[in-house]
Amino acid sequence: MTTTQHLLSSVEMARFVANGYHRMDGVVPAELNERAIPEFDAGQQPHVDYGTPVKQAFPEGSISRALLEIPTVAGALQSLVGPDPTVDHHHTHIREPNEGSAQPLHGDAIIDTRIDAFDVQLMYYPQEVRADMGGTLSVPGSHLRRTNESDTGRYQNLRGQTRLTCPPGTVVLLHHGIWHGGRRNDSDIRRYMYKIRFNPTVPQVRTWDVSDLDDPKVSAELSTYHPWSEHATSRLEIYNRIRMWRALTNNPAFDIDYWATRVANRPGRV
Ligand SMILES: O=C(O)CCC(=O)C(=O)O
Repeated sequence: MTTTQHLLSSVEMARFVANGYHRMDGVVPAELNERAIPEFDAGQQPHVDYGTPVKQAFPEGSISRALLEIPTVAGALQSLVGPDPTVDHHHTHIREPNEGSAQPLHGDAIIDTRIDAFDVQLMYYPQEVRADMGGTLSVPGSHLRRTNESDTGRYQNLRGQTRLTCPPGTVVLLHHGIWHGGRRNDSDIRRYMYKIRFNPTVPQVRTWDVSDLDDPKVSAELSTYHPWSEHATSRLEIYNRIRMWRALTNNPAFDIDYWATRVANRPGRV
């Protein structure tokens, strides 16, 4: 990471905690997008062992290094995962033209119960992705609903799901738990998405620009209701976000409507 500029604000972090993603449209310069497509056509990027530091994984001059040195990308990544994450793995996902099928909805992990740490997945789209090109489907707010890999594959469509369309050079950073899947490509154009998964190497505590931590919009973002779950069930998501926000801010007293305080109340116990 080359910069501590362009950090996310607390309101943006709270939005990430509620939605499970942070999207940056068209942030990658055209020259890099133009270089990326033939490289992705030529095959996978060089293998990286699990847990390799970024600078060791991606040499100077590589597409991956250039991508991670874009100040807005570096700042957002640092805000979410902290400085000096390691690379878990990376892969170029291609949806072939008129391929006839979609990828089932899934999360990229076995059941992962961490609330005080998370991995970040970067998805980079070097070309414009139009509605018929198999843009990645994801379900905002699904990341804290713990599932086992493709156990969600039988769900065909969920209210509130989004199917990505974007300008060239778009980067999306996602919580590892978000439900997602590549859609069917009905166009005549290959669709590319390059993904890098990052593991934190430091506590993910106040790693962003915290100057607006007390902004009431933080609680408003954390209280977002998503349409895929009924009202009562959505409270579970908000409760889990409170737990995550407490960990991210190192503030065990943070709460919304007294929910977590009430649940934690054990009078007389040390
Ligand atoms: O191709 C896509 O849009 C999504 C693929 C993906 O993220 C996966 O296979 O885990």
